[in-house]
Amino acid sequence: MFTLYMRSGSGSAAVEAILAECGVAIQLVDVPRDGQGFDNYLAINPRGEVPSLRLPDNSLMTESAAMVIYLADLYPQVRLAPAAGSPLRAAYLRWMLYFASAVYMADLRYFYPARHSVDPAAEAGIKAKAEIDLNRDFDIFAKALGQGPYILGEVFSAADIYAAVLISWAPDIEAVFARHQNIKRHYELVAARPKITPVWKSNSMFFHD
Ligand SMILES: N[C@@H](CCC(=O)N[C@@H](CS)C(=O)NCC(=O)O)C(=O)O
Repeated sequence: MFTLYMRSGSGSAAVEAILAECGVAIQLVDVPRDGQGFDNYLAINPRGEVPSLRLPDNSLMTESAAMVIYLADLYPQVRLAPAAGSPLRAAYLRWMLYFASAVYMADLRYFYPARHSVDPAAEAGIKAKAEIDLNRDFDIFAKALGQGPYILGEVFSAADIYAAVLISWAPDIEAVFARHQNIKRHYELVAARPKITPVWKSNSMFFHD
């Protein structure tokens, strides 16, 4: 059994959605912000972040993108990841890491500016720059997505799920959708998947019925 240490609406939603697509049962453990009140959460995740994933062999993983890549490879029959060596593998990894390193980090700077400087006076500037960076990163993504409908063209993958979770945190998601109709279509395709909609709803993520 997998145990997912999570918080509603956080990066754990991507891992939850992948496991839902794979039809794998998981135990969810809600972790309070900063792990406060949790009995030594730092022993599970030394950075005190969610998600963390306990694997059936009792070992632990941190880093949401690594979990998504690992799980998609673990259940190849679900076809959430192009196999190593296949022509789409490079683009798949590129976009997984793009969302993990560029978009996720800009989101964290936007939502937690105080954590990114020792100078409280810097917070407003950090937040403003994070929003500029996010808009640039969505522009880059929209251009690459084109008519899609998925990141890999006609082929749906775990990268689409991961991207949609990160897009859901956009400071103004309606503005992103207004600027990029293809991102809106992509997001809605992911959120409307029968196995993913319940995850979106239980995580209170942006969703049009
Ligand atoms: N690189 C990490 C980042 C994880 C992360 O920053 N998670 C946020 C929530 S989305 C968090 O736990 N922040 C600390 C907190 O909110 O207490 C990953 O991808 O798993």
